[in-house]
Amino acid sequence: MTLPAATGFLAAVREGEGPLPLAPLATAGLRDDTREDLDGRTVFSGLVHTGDPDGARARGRNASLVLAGELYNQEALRSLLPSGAGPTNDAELVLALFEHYDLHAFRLLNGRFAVLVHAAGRVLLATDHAGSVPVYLSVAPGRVAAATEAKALRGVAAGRTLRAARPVRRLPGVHQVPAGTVLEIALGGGTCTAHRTWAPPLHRRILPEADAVDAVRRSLLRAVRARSGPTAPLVVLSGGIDSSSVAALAALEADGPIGTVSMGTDVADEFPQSRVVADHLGTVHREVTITTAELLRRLPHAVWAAESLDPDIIEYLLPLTALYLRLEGPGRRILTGYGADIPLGGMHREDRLPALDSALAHDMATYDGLNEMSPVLSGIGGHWSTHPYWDREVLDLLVAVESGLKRRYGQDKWVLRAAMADLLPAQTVTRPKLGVHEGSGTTSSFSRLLGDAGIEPSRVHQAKRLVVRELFDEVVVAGRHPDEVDTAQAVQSVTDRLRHRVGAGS
Ligand code: AMP
Ligand code: PCX
Ligand code: MG
Repeated sequence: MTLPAATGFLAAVREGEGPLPLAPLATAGLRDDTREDLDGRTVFSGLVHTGDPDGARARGRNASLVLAGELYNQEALRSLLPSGAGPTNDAELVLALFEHYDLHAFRLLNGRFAVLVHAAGRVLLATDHAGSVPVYLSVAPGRVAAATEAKALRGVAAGRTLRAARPVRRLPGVHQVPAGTVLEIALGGGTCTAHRTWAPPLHRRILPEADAVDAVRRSLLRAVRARSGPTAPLVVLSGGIDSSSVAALAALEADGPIGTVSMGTDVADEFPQSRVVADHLGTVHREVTITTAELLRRLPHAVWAAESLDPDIIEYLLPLTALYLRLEGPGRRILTGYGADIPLGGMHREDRLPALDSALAHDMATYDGLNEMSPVLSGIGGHWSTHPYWDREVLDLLVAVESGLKRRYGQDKWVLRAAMADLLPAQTVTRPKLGVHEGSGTTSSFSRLLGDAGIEPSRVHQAKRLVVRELFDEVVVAGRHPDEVDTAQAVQSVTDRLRHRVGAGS
């Protein structure tokens, strides 16, 4: 399958009969809804699918399951089951493992997924180690509603407050499942317990240079292979070492040429650097220019898709959102270099190792809930994105490698650069690169917009936070379509509020 069977779901389980009012998802695709009555319980599941909804559902003796996303260690997982007629898709595989290991099955999975299991009045809701497919729920005694986007739960009557999950701004009773967690809910009483299934390593591994380089190369190659699908994937390519490495490994694996695409704005681009890599790898390459005006128009779409309140994250995601919306159909499988800088300390461009390790520890303790890896970003354009650097095994390795192998010989991300030296042009391997928001000039355009509206430089970050919050309230809480939300109006209202505060002397 080029794309996962399902890229999103909304589901509800309730005792007896009654309405299960779920609002639509932003994720684009075909919809398949089923409603069943099982032992006096109503079970509803709606999938956003890519042609084979049965590939995302599984039914067992005592349990049923829906899965959005995909697994990357199927072979290892299959080896745990009796041989013979085994599961044929990821949903069946998870259900078979659930029947053997119960909720501990989720500790075994390396994937990009959200899963809901219903087993006789017991509901389990899980996301992968990174929480890379966000999943939300609302619980009341006798009823559980869940969805891969918070906005789908906005019409559900207020559920109870859960301690096991994170509340969502202004959606009473709606919570997000933490990364690397399975929630266990007793339908009758509405009690909810969290079980952690993964945590980032805290220790650091000491490895000889050659072993570290070899381990990184193998691990990343496996992650790219597992994500590539049967047809040549598309890599969003900035020309930096992170995405260029993904492109190089995907090209190595593919039968024909892979696709690459680079975006730039009217202010800045990295087209020449990307072109060097595309030529070297012989990819089918495309350059997409997005004007500053278009980028700013896409701000509500980035918030709508990511459902994130973090202004820095929204800024990183804005150019990618705009790019994904420019890729015409059919749905593509997209590989990114996103997230490499977190475990590799790539934002650190100075030699002090303690600062690198502190930044890394901080980032690994705070990524949960930012939704920066959400598949909805490309899902609103009907595509499926996936991030090899946040493969569970790659991440376990990269986080744990001691920081002297990351910052080495005056270079950042040394271990990755060394691992890729034979597959990329020398200039790509040694090039220090800026983040996506810097390279494409997005930071400056968002900042300039606020500056032009009269915000003082010292207040720009605060203003960005307020603009993002305002947009969140429109497109998530109020459920408005982002095409109908005006960025300029949100900026104006924030500007007025900040002026008022200054005027009031606060
Ligand atoms: P960065 O932090 O710049 O590596 O951005 C994260 C990821 O987004 C990159 O690894 C690329 O996959 C993608 N990306 C960033 N900038 C661009 C760009 N200008 N064009 C296409 N993809 C990009
Ligand atoms: N990135 C980073 C992600 C940085 C922000 N996330 C975090 N600290 N949780 C990357 O790709 O690794 C940029 C632009 O830099 C996106
Ligand atoms: Mg990067």
